[in-house]
Amino acid sequence: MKEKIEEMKKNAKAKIQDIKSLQELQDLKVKYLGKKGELTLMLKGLGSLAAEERPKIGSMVNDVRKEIETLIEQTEKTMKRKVLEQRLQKEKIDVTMPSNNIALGSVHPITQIIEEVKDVFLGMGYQVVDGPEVEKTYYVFDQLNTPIDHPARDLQDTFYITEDVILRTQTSSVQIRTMENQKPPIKMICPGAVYRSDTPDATHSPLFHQIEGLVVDNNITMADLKGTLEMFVKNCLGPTTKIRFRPHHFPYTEPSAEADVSCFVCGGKGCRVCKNEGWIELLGCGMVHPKVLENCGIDPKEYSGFAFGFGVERIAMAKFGIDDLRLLYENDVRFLKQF
Ligand code: 2NM
Repeated sequence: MKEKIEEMKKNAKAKIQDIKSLQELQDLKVKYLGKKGELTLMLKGLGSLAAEERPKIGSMVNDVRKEIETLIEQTEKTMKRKVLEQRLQKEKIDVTMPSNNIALGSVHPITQIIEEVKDVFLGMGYQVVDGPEVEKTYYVFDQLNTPIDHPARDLQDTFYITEDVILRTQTSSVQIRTMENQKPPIKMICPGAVYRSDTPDATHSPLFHQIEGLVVDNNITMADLKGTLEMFVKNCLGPTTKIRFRPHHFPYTEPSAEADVSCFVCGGKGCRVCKNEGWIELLGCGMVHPKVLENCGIDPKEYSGFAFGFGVERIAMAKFGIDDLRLLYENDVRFLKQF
């Protein structure tokens, strides 16, 4: 019996030392230590031995069992470390290698200005509305109190699709739609593309962008208009920006004005951007003409409103120091990335 145990121990040790994989080790574990393993069967077989032999052989089998158990455990540890090391070796990456250059785009300067202006007006409780770019002359001209012989309607200036359908020349059509569909109080801005039949040059483009705003409520006055626009230019162009108003004429506002801001590049001293004027022409505005309110079903005796509008490209060019409008539409990433 003794020799049989010794023999098995020797055998087991040799086999364990010889394994090539964790699976082989697992198989050996079952073969020797498992429920039907050789050592387990040996312990079970102790009953058939003479009584005085039992304790001696029993403890011997137990010692061998422990020895094999330890050996398997240690071998498993070594084996696992070896497998891990092989894996780490295989999956090694060189973190100093140059990365794949993923070409990221950038936010277009026009979009940047629009987003900034939206933020300021959303902060003052305005809604941002949009509407169709292909629009009925009814919304762009008739409802805006623009006479049938007004030069804005001219074929020279406006892209006509049919006699009464055009590409919108201003976003005011969205203000009209909003007034027709919502009751005051109304506080809204509408950013978007507009179209004029211009030959492209450094300062003209047949497509450009506008932001127009409208407020209608009880007791809205010119003071609300001035305060709002002052707040807007200080927020968008810098806290020291000044604004001044000059009388003007639009068919859809009365009174009407144009507003200039102190040059936000030189601060008013005079520079290339403001052409040494110290001021930059920024926007048109006025109190909504009573006829326009009435056209939209709003009683001008109960309500009044102000409106304003400006070109986005103009602001982008001044703010970013861009001297040719066409650069904004060529979409050369090397140009756009600078802003
Ligand atoms: C401007 C200048 C002045 C304007 C007026 C309206 C409406 F629909 F409420 F009457 N929307 N936008 C307006 C007034 C636009 O852009 C230079």
